Amino acid sequence: MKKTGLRLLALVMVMMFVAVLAGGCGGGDKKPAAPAASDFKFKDEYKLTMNVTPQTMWGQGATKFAELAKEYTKGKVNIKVYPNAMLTGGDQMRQVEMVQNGSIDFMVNSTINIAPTVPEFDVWGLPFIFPSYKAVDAAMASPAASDLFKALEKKNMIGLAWGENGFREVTNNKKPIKTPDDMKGLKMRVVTPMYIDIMRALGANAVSMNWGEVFTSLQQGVIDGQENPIAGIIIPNKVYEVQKFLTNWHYSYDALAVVANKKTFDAFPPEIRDQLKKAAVDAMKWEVAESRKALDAGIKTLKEKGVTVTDLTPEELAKFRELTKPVYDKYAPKVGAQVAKSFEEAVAKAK
Ligand code: X2X
Repeated sequence: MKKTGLRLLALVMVMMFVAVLAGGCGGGDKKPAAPAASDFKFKDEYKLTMNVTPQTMWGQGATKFAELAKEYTKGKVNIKVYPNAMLTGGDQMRQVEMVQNGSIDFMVNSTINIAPTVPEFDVWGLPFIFPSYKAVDAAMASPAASDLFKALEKKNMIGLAWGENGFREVTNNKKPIKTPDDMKGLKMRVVTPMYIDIMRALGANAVSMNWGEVFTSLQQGVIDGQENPIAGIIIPNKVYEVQKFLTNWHYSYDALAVVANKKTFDAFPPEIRDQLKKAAVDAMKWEVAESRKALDAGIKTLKEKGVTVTDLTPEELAKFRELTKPVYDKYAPKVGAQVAKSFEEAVAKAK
C-alpha cells in the first residue's frame, strides 16, 4: 500500500512538471509584439484557376501574379496556377462558381466567363463599344470599372486588377469575311448568350463550346470558325494551324480580371491584402503592355503561316455595327443602363 502511494505521488509530480513546462512554452506564443502576418495561418498553397494554357498572354500574366505575390508577401502567399480549367474538368464557366464558393482561391479570367454570374461584366464585350485601345484604357481607369468590382463583391468575390485578353477577331476555314453576307451559314464557336446573339444577327450558326474542345473541333471540321484575340490566344495557341482566314474587325473587347474569393481575401492581414493587390495590379500592367506589343508581330506571324488576313474599311465595319446594334440595345439594359452609360461616357472622353 505504501509503495503504491509513493508511486502515485511520483506520477502526480511528473504530471505537474509536464504541465508547468507546457504552460511555459504556450505562454511564449502569446507575445503581443508579433506582427499580425506572423500569427496568421497561411495555407501551404493557394489555388488559382484559368481557362487557358500558360503560354497565352493571360497565362503569362497569371504566372507573373503568382511570382509577385510570393515576392511581395515574402513567401507567405504561395499561389499555384492551374491552367486549362483543369480544376473544373475543362468546364470554363464553373471556374467562377468555385471561386465564389471558396473551393478555389483565385482566378485570372476573361470577363466573358464571369458575365453569366455577374451580368454587368458583359459591358466589356458589347459589340463595337470600344473604337480604340485608348478608349479601352479610359474605361479601365474609370470609376465605372471600379463599380464592376463592387458588383463582383456582392457575389462573394474581390476584384484585384484588370488585364487584357484583347480585341476578339474572327477566324474561319471557308472564306475571307468582308461583309456580313460572308458569314451566312458559317458554323461559329462562341462562349456566351450575348455572342450567340451577335453571330445570329450576322447570319452565322452559333455553337457554344468549351475552349478546350475548339482546336480539335476546328481541325475535324465540326465547326468552321471561332473568334479570339490575336496576341492573347490565336498566336500562343497556334490557332493558325487549323484556320485559313482572319478578319480584323475588333467587334468585341475582352478584358481579364484577377479575382479572389472574398472570404479568403478578407481573412488575410491588411498588409498581405495590400501586397496581393499590388501584385495583381503590377502583373496586369505588365500583361497589358506585352499584349499590345505582341500584336504587330502576331499579324506578321499569321501571314507567314499562310493565313489570309483581311482588314476592313470604316464603311465595311459600319455594316457589321449596324446589324449588331440590336444586340447592343438588348444587352445594355442587362448589364445595367447606368453601367453602359458610364462606359460610353469614358469612351467618349477618350476620343
Ligand atoms: O473561350 C474563349 O474563347 C476564351 C479562351 O477567350 C475565353 O476563355 C473567353
